[in-house]
Amino acid sequence: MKLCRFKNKDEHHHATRIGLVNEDSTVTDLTAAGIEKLTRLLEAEDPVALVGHLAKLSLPRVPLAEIQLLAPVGWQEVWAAGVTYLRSKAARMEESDFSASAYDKVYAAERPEIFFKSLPQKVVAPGEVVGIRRDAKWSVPEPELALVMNSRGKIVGHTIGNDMSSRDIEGENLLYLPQAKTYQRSCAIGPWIVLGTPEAQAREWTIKLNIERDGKNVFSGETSVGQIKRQFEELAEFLFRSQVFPFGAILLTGTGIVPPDSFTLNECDVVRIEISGIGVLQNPVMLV
Ligand code: DO4
Ligand code: MG
Repeated sequence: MKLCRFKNKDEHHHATRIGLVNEDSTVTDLTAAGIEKLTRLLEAEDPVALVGHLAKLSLPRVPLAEIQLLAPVGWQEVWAAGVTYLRSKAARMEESDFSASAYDKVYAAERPEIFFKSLPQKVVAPGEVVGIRRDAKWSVPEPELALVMNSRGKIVGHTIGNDMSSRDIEGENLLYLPQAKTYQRSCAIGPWIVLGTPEAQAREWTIKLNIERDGKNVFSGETSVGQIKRQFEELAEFLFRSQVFPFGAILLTGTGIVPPDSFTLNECDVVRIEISGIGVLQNPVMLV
């Protein structure tokens, strides 16, 4: 079951609707059944059963090609876990002598690295531009599985996140992490939320990253969600420790795909992230 936020292409920005994406590439308009916020569904005792019930009503359907997808984030803060894949640990230890031991330690430690990534209203939607900082020399996308949690800390769905990062700024000094990670247009999420997948099944999914420049592919990489070192519930439990999220939260689970050190994103590149059980999140790049 795929839930999206969308607007009809001919409507104004405020007319946000909630939809159920069907196998035949149509979208059932759940707003017509009084569902005006994703949290109405995500906060339900059994979101899958509630959406299953709504899907049986006779509601308007629109072709996916005729709507504009918005980021599937309402009022949830977006956080991110880091150094959850061996590949990420190795890349970061190489990028910085200064911080190598911190990455090494956090990979093995009981407490994971978790950092604030984005306010919900700043999240970039599918198809919109993501940013690379104009004061950075080494920028990369980070293709990540995102956990969608309700206010009780329960994982109710999954989506795709792009944790855009400035590796030179992060590598210079660990204390620069917020500047390397949280700047204008640094977080894209979408295209929708897949409800109710058990962790064992999600761990079978493949994550692919492709970067296109002037119509040519300049980087391809692939990993499996199963390579994540930590259990999803372990990450969710740490995020919700001594913390409240009245609208729930989104947690990116870290990257397992790192382009070679010679690679940096350019303006007008197109970043395409695919997770096999979810779909595709694609965004062009601009300088910010
Ligand atoms: O501390 C560095 C950030 C790690 C990260 O974002 C990742 O591993 O995905
Ligand atoms: Mg990351």
